Amino acid sequence: MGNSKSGALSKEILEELQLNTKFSQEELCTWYQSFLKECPSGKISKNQFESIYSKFFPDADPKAYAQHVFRSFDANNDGTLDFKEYMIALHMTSSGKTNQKLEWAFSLYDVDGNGTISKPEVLEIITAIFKMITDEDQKLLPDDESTPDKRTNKIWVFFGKKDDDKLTEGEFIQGILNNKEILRLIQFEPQKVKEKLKEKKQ
Ligand SMILES: [Ca+2]
Ligand SMILES: [Ca+2]
Repeated sequence: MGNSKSGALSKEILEELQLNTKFSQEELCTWYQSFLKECPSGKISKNQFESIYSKFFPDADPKAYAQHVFRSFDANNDGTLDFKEYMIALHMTSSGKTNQKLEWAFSLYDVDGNGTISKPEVLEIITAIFKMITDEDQKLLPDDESTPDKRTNKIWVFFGKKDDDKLTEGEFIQGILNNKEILRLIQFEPQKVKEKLKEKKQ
């Protein structure tokens, strides 16, 4: 509110970001300059965030997923992403440590933020993920994960939960560490995209 923009990062934010991400001070400053160019206000709105996603997924409808991702990164809940939140997001989705990523995944799936995940919350995120999978790719999915309902059921059974049960963060993280299949099912599959790119190169 009304604080002057010096165009430089504060020392505290730099130190915190260096601690929480693998980016060097130099990298962070470069990122910050381009961030300010894109967002002179220093903050990304939900709409801007959605349009970034739309550019990456021109053939799909990533809006719902983008909104959930936005919520999970808006740490102070003010409806915008500042540079710090944005960099944590970038780090988390690219090179973050497994545990950090799983903590983030938990907050993504805990849609109402009450500290546990319910089955309808899983269904909501899986439905959003499905909107990013092209119709063609959906046809290639195994029968027991070919719809949001089926995939949600499969995940929920893997966690050993009944319909009305809830998942705590500990159970969520441990469940995924114990069963790689869950990890595959809860995420949009960027590895599939990577595999495709690899195939093209070879
Ligand atoms: Ca925020
Ligand atoms: Ca919840």
